[in-house]
Amino acid sequence: MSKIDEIINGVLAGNRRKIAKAITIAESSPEEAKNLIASIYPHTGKAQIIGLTGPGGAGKSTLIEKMVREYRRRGKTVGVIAVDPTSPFTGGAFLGDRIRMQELSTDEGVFIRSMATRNNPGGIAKATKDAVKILDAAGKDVIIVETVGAGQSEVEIIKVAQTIIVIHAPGLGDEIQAIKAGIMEIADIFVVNKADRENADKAVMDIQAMLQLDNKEKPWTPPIIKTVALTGEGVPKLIEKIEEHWQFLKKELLHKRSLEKAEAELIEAIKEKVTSSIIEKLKREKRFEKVLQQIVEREIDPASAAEKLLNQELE
Ligand SMILES: Nc1nc2c(ncn2[C@@H]2O[C@H](COP(=O)(O)OP(=O)(O)O)[C@@H](O)[C@H]2O)c(=O)[nH]1
Ligand SMILES: [Mg+2]
Repeated sequence: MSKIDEIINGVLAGNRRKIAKAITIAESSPEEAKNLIASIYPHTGKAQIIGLTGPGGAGKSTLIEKMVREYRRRGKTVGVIAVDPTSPFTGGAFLGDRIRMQELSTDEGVFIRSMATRNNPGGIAKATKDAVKILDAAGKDVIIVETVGAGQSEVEIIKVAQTIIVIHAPGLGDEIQAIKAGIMEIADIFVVNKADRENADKAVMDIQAMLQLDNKEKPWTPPIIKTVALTGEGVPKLIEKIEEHWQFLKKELLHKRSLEKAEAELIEAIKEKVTSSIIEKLKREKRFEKVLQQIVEREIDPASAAEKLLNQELE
């Protein structure tokens, strides 16, 4: 078996070392990554993908650690991709409690990876999307992507997610301004973290005020959840909201499909109705038979005859 086939088989079997190798390929060699993704693609599309974005220091990595634990309690396997060079999962705040982290890193149902933002010829957005597909093919039930909500490429990355969480915390300076730029409108759920601090309620009210400015009719209103990522407070409620949004998406999709089906059926019914009523009319006015005769006599071909008759109809 070739090296790449070994990696593909390993990924599909959920082997951690092969998953890690596959992600490294996605980060460093676009050509090889293309073939890898083509091979695993049929096995993707099953995972629930969650994006978490917001300013640095809001508590994204800390919150993700608690979310992972909550999903594990619920029997789900989890993959985490962090695209946050300012606070990587290796050595950053996420490792604040090394012992508890170690527990997660030996759990076969969890895969955590920080993306290398350097040495990345294909672009970080592309590599991240590939990494998500790799974890999806590897059978992870839930995939969480962490990005620092700032530039265009972060917004681009986070759009791979089905549910986008915009996180915010009091005491980050002109914080609302930071989340206003571009990511506000893509949020499905807002989190105000560090609810143990004063001003958390003010942050909630600021977001509420912003949501009210946008008075477009929407099928889903983004809820605002308060959390304390340090203790895990509010995390079960957040997971519930994510589930709710997931169910909403499914319903929307079902609704969209029924609309498409209804459209096809309506068009079919109209075609039938229009055709038979025109033909009846032509027959009643004896024009049908007249043209029929002309076709038999080779005076006109059927297509031109139909065109002529319909043009007369439309005049
Ligand atoms: N007081 C308080 N501090 C928190 C909370 N969540 C995270 N932090 C702290 O905020 C800092 C940034 O957290 P981190 O998860 O690295 O934020 P990220 O940059 O958004 O990933 C760390 O020092 C955390 O310990 C919280 O709920 N309350
Ligand atoms: Mg972080």
